[in-house]
Amino acid sequence: MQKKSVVISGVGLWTPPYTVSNEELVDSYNAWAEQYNTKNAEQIHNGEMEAKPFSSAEFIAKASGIKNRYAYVKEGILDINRMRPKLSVRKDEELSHQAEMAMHAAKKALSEANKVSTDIDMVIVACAYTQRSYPAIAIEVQAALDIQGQAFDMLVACSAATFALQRAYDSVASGSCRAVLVINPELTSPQVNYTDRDSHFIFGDVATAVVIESSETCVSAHSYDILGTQCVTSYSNNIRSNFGYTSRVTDENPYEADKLFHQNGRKVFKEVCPMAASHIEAHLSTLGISINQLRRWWLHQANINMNLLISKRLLGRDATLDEAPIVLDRFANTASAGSIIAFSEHHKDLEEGDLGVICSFGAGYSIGSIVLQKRDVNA
Ligand code: CO8
Repeated sequence: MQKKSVVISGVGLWTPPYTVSNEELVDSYNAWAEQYNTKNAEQIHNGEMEAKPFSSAEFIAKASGIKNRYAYVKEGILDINRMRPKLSVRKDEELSHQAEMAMHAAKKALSEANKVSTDIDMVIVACAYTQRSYPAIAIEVQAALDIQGQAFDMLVACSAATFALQRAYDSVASGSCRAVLVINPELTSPQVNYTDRDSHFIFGDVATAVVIESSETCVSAHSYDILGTQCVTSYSNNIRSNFGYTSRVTDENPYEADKLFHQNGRKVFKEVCPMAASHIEAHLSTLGISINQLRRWWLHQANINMNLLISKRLLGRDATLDEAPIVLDRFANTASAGSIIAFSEHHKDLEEGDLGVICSFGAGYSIGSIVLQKRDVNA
């Protein structure tokens, strides 16, 4: 059977209504740390407890490039007596929070691709966390959008989007689906430890979505041939959360730091950058494409210095912002949605034949890349 040629024909980005700046976050964390240190002054003085160090907005911007992040719910995040967002409980009959985020982005992607629900055969909700295990968020979204066929959730941390795009590509190429909707509702804030100076600034909430279909059915004004997909994993404990469905029965405290996102950021930086650079290089070489032929790099958005290092390693010089756009200054790390936000905001200026790569890297470790070529608008 001949493989179909597969394209990305639409992308959608939904930004939550609230923003939290570095300054707001640091003011709140520092007030919390001061309260903690005062409350535990005696134990800290006796060496039984460690004082909480203070955070700094300048450090955050310099070490990561992050200046701001979006929040699905802001209430509670900056409250020093809470330090976590206050999400409302919705009834079983109501649309869940994550499905709502997913719907916003999905509708935009469908509209950009000029597609309607009946054109789609598969929905993948791919992200770092889902708010429950079953029924799948993807099936809830599928029902809300009145899409037939199948839907499932897929968790691959920061690489969930690229891994899902590979699955979508395979499904369309083999002919088992006409079109696939991949959605990344990244509701990260519930898992952020806002009392940890090393990580309180890292994440933001957002939702992205992508439509993948056969080139034969594509009627989009901006579409991209998928030239290749490559995904790889390599086990590491350097980025971890121990929260899970067994947390209730292990009788551990669900608020403990190890139940939230935690990492050895320096090690991650050192280990993941060379892995991502080699991955992109190897993938391009299997397609007979040289690094210098890439017009755009839509890289994972965790840290600006990581992106600069990866592109410098491959290009032998710093990539320009036009070549490798940065969105993390406004969005922070949005897990798997980061490279898709970059693609969403920076693709319409490409010309027919231009080449680009979407690349994710993060927890697992997991790395995924999708090589694209802009199609002729009239094709
Ligand atoms: N303010 C002031 N000082 C600080 C702060 C702060 N907020 N934070 C740390 N410091 C201090 C440190 O304590 C340290 O002090 P000392 O030298 O006295 O020990 C000093 O500053 C330097 O600290 P680091 O060496 O840690 O600083 P780095 O330059 O390495 O920067 C970063 C820290 C920004 C975390 C950086 O290491 C980094 O970005 N690494 C890459 C991490 C990464 O990409 N991780 C991927 C995670 S995302 C992912 O995989 C998805 C997971 C699933 C989603 C989760 C959703 C919640």
